[in-house]
Amino acid sequence: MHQGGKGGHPGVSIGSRNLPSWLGLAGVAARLVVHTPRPRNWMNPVGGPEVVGYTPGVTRPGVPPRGWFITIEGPEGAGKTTQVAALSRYLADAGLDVHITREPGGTWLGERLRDVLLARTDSVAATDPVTDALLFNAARRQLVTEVIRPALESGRTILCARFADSTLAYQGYGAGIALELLRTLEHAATDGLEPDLTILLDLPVEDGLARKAPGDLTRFEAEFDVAFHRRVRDGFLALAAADPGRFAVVDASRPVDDVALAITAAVDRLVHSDEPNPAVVRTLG
Ligand code: ATM
Repeated sequence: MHQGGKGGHPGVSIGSRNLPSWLGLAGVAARLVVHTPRPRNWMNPVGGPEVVGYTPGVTRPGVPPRGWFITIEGPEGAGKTTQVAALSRYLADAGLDVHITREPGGTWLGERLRDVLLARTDSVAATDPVTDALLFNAARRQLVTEVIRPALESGRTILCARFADSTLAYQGYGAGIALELLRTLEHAATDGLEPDLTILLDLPVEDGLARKAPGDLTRFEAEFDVAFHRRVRDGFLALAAADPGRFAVVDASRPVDDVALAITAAVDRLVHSDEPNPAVVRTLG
């Protein structure tokens, strides 16, 4: 997971070393352990070289393994729910322990805030976009502290439908709030936690809105115009262009199975990269 910017995985990145060099060191350590004569004791009564059931370690002692943090972004109607479910099955088949969650939501408080945030206001005053940003980040803070961090630290992989990029796209590019303010709020909510990979499901605004049943429209589809949603789409694409190492942009107007294949290809690139993450070891081993 990225933490406070780009770089290696904090759980297993030791100095500037990558996984292969640590495996090399682990091999040296293994030989030292096996061939060093040990004093006689009750565990090794004859002395001499001791054969220990040694499994080369790839993590620094005391540092727990961490799971992958993958987010799926995109407009309403892009198929996030379907694709999150398909990707979860794919990762589970690869042996990963996957937890699915969403924003806003994923906790008791977050789901209550979701109800409030998505409810149509109809006759009452429109919600101020900074108020929106504060509430989305309040839900985010609770999700990060209650669910995401503990899960990652216990080695689980998190699949999250929407995360902080949605606030930049909707409240920033869409509603015009300064990105600098939004990034400050984001940092307060996440303490610098960033996804390892963000899948952006991209499709024309009209196509996404047309996929929604009229009775199923949230405040964001019902009360924001097409121009707003075009700015949101352009915003997502700008965020992706600025951070190509984290984002994979997938054409969500293609058939569902093709979209799923494109997503698994992006995830394969992540888990087969040489970034020193224990999930690599689990997936390849
Ligand atoms: P979903 O229905 O995709 O979960 O999204 C809920 C809405 O919340 C979505 N609306 N549309 N269209 C986008 C909006 N949203 C924000 O405006 N800012 C945020 O930070 C998040 C997480 C969601």
